[in-house]
Amino acid sequence: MISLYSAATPNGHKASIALEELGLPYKLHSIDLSAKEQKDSWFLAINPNGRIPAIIDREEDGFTVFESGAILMYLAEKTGQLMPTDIKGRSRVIQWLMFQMGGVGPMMGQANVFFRYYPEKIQPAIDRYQGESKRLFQVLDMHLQDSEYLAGDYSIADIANWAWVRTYRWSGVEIDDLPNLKRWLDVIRSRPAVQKGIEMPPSALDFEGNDENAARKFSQDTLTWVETGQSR
Ligand SMILES: N[C@@H](CCC(=O)N[C@@H](CS)C(=O)NCC(=O)O)C(=O)O
Repeated sequence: MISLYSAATPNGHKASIALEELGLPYKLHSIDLSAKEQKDSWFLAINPNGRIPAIIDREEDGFTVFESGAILMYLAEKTGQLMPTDIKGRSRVIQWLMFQMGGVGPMMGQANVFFRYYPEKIQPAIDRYQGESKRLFQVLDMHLQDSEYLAGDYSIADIANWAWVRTYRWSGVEIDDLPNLKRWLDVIRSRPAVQKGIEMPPSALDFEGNDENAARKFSQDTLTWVETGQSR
């Protein structure tokens, strides 16, 4: 059994989608980010970075894994699924996984901070992070012109990127001009394990929707942990 420590965010949903896809038994422990549970000492013992997601693999003597990309690789390698084992196939998946971990996630994350959460609107910062997110979306769109998925068969690279890109509206970035990206978003959205994964845990906000009242409330709650440091 795997213990998953998570919350309803793109990084959290990457782990729950993968667990659902792999059919691995797991127990979800929802972490209340606004209450800063992720900074409690018991949680820092699992993830010294004080962020979700993290897992404990009870079948492996309580082995802990933090960083969502590392969790995806661990689960894929544990099961021999969602990532090929040949060196080139594996590398292709890791390249697109790193693209998300070092690019899409951080850029969309900062776009959210400046566009949604900070009360003061610093336009050059908003433009920079939204522009960089859009550029990365264009890279994905170009690549998806010739391939159904990002790296061969459906893989952890698709899960990682999808969990973030689907929230494009929340980051204030439009994708109407990116038909291949839209097709890929829809294909992955239709997978039952993905639909289950994004409900683990369910979100107070429909990241794919347009409800401005829910958006305001969610932004206020989120600001409480975006503004705070490591300790509680
Ligand atoms: N690089 C990390 C990022 C994790 C991360 O930023 N998690 C956010 C939620 S998406 C979090 O826990 N934030 C709480 C905080 O900053 O206190 C990963 O991919 O796991």
